Amino acid sequence: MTEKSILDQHGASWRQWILDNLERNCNPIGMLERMTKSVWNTDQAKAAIDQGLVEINKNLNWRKPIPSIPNSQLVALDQQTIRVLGRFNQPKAALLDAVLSQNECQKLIQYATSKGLKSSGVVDGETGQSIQHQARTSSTVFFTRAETPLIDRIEQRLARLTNWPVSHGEGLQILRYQEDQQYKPHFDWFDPNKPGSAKHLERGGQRVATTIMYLAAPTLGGATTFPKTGIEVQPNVGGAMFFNDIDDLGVPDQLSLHAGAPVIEGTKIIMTYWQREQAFRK
Ligand SMILES: O=C(O)CCC(=O)C(=O)O
Repeated sequence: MTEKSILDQHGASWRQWILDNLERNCNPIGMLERMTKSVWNTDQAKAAIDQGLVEINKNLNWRKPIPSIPNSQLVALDQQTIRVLGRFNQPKAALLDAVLSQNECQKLIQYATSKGLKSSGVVDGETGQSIQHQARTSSTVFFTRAETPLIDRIEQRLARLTNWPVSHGEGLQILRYQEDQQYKPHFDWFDPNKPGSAKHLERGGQRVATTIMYLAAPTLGGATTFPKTGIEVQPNVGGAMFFNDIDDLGVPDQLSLHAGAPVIEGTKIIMTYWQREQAFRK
């Protein structure tokens, strides 16, 4: 039995509707809305529109560009050969090894310690201010862009790795979790419906990707978890978890909900890199 084309998934009249609307230059985003309000699920609808464009020979790039990891298994960038250990679709994510060398991890920890770490904050949705909250009990130190030659080199590496301009990156930050410390499930995107998000969105638009790099691993606990999908990443020194905070239509991804599980034994140190839609202004 031959497999049904995605365009025929919901019958001949839907096939015709998709092709007719694409021929008439209708906006695929509007089409997608109509389709998902009816019988289509989002992934199928996106694939059917793509297939329709192929069938009518139209080259239209209608997806929103977002940072992404190259398709190859090994990515050689300046001094590192980064290995892609796994890829996920929901949320769009990649588990990476050797983003940083062991020596870089050590140097970053030394530099963070010499600057001093302070209790981490979270963004208050109402005011946009950083506040202390029991949801996040780690300590943090922030760096500015290119604060040292090492930080500059790593930012350039991450920008190339994710195919996203270095100007769109927020300053790196290092977080330390001691025993019992954690970051409860949260999103990194700013909720457009909360008043406190406006001042953050003005400074470079939405957060579009997060890279969590592991600089020191605890002996027990401290995984990065994605409670809606069951993904669980054990800290691996030099490795990283990359994921998109929005989908390729520009919509904040509910599946990007993630957490730093409580450390049970030892110390976990990570470095977080957030990338924005546009150039980031401090
Ligand atoms: O600690 C972790 O593994 C997650 C960190 C995190 O969620 C964040 O920095 O946004």
